[in-house]
Amino acid sequence: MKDKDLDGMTFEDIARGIESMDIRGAAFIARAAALAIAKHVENFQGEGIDQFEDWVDKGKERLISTRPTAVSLENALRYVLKPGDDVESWKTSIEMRADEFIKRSHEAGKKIAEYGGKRIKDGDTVLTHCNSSLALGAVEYAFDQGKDVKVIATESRPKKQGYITVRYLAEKDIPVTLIVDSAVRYMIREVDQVYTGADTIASNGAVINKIGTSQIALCANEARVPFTVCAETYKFSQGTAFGELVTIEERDPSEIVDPADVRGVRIRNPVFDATPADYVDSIITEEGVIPPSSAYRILKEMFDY
Ligand code: RUB
Repeated sequence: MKDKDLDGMTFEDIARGIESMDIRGAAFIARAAALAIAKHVENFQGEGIDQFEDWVDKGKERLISTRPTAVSLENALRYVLKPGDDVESWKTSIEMRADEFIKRSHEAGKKIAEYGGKRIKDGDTVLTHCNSSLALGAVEYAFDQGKDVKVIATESRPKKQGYITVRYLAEKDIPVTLIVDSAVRYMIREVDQVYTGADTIASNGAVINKIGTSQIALCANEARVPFTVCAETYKFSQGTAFGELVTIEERDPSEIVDPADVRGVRIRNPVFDATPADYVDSIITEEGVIPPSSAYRILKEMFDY
């Protein structure tokens, strides 16, 4: 699904789409949430600022409940929902700020593609995990600059977002090899750089991304292969600066296996993990390339505390 597919959808269609993962990837989720909340306020039928505030809160809570790990969604809503003085001006502000957020998200993506793409060298093989629009943007930028770039993409069990990645790259004629997640340590000898996305970046520089990312970072560290994360500043989590821990989403076990096939067995399906800052060489943001130790500075500038 793409941004333009959201236009005809209602608020609840978008919320369900995020829940079911038809709408997925932290950047897309954030833009979808911004658009959804603007649609939600259009449907307000009550009276007065108090009722409007309740209506806004209801919409916000519904969206936040859809996927608990990606702070991009929460930060998008924080940006869009800057409080207003009366219903009409607040409504207008929400609609304008939603448009603005979506535009800024696309612009940030373009900058990250450029900064990330410049750091990919001619002849590089880049390993990526899951399906990050930003990591792929960087690869595409390098390829479009005429560089000989190859990609190794993990399958990314259980939802196999790696298939979205390989199909996308193959369509662009970017040479790509698909591997199972457990082949990373074997294949790392053929890899020059690892590029991934992020769902959340904590104030200590830890990167929360698709389950398996931290194992890849360990392999990259052991093989001295640089590990780069592509993420807009709205993926940095303010809450973590004040002691909050990132909630790791656990999804339905049936995504892994039919429970009837393994009776009597507990199945767990955590879908994200945290890669400590020590294993991350650079984070590429729209503000520039930063070390993970600068996460707190980014948060301080963003939230002005
Ligand atoms: C997607 C995932 C992606 C990040 C970044 O997980 O982990 O790497 O969301 O994506 P899921 P982007 O499929 O569970 O949403 O760079 O597109 O924001």
